[in-house]
Amino acid sequence: MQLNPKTVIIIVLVALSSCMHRPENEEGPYYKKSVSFPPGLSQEDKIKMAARVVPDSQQLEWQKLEMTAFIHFTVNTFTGLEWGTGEESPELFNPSEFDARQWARIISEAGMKMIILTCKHHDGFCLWPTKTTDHSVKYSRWRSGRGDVVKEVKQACDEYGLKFGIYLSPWDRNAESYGDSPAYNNFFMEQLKELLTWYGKVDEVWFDGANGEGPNGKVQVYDWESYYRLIERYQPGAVTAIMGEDIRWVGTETGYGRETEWSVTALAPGGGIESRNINENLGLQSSSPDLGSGKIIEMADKLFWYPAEVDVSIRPGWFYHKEEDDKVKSLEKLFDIYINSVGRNAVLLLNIPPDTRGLIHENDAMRLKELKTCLDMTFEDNIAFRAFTRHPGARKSVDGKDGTYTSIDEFPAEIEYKFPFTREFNLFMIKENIAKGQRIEEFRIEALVNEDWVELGSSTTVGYKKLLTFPNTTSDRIRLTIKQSRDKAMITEIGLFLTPDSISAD
Ligand code: FUL
Repeated sequence: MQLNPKTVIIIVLVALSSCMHRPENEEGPYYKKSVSFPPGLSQEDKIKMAARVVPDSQQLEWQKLEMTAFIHFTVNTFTGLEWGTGEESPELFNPSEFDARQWARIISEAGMKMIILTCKHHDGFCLWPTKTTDHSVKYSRWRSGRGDVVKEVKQACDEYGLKFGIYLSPWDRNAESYGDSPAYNNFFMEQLKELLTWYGKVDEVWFDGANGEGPNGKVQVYDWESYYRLIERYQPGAVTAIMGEDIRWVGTETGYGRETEWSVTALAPGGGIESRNINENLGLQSSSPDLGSGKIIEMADKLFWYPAEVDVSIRPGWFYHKEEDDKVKSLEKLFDIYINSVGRNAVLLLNIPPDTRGLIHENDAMRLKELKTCLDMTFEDNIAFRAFTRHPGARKSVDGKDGTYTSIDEFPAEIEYKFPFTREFNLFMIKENIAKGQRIEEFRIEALVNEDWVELGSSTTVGYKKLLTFPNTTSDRIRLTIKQSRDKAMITEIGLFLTPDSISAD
């Protein structure tokens, strides 16, 4: 085929514009998911580029889920172990009243947007009738071996409008081939393919990094790249987490994210060799206290949009244990976890382990209901909504719409907001337009009390959402100062709230 010069120019322009993604009405360039620094770049230019690394559409949608649910359920539920040995008989798995619809109903009523199910934990027992091993529900007494937990959970998720994620443990204590790297990789890929192709849409794939083999244990070299390509092929809309390429483990299982939580990190995603080399050279791992400050960026050659997920269990254990029925986390604790995960630029992945009946226990269900009521009561009344402000464009930060934003390009910048009435509040929210990057480095919030500006709180990064709590304060005027930002700051929304009496926010 002969191409005329005009066609060639158009093709080149289209190709160039797909390399550099330019959101409307903003000067580019933006760097989707990652950026490599040209050699010799100044620190100032590196920071400017860091400010323009943006999430891809799946990562952006994922961030908006805010609260998601983990379900740990397997033979451990019946043995009382946290890490099964792999030698359990499949016969042990026999929930007496299994009801995935009850899980989905409770979870969706709690305001969570996704269920991630442990389809296979470290013990190797598969919750679906896999063709790859006899170590599965097919050889259990449950429903005479004709049941499929994965299928029923996916159907329940669809019914209740929840997204659906799969946890598949790479570490497998049952598989004979584990440690024979090529053979186990084939086996694992087969399992993954079944999960990706048998049940419809999968929204998140969670690869656990845990491995308890120890120095004298089996050594398995995982073929991460092939796993990722398989997911791209069969579920291109899914995000991959932890040992995946899109979502980062926050680094603890306490439920608390970092105060300074950059979604743009020098920590390289995934388990591949290139990422391992980068991270080793920089001395970084998921649990490092700092993954994206200027100091870290100075050492880095490449940055990634790699946002944090905070996983924590509603009980002490990840699996159900009867003796923990009265150890379900308190409402105060769960609220605090919410503030310090969702309110620290992360997605909360809260584990709710079903019991031996195959039901979410009444105590957990009650606590989730209380949490939902408490969050609704807190956030239904934004005192700052439609507040008066003289700052040009700042009304967009109080218009109740996430699609609009206030741009600020000189720092420090002060914005005052005045409310028609004097009100009491103890919680401040600020959100950044992360579709165009994460930029704010430092801010402060004050209220005018008895003619004096009183500091309510101050913090570093914002990102998708930052929440700050402080003692109850009564005022009709607040002042937000954006002290420093990597580039133009784009504030989508601010909010001011009062937590219910049942919660002491401080
Ligand atoms: C860890 C695992 O070892 C735990 O059992 C649990 O699944 C947790 C979410 O991840 O790495």
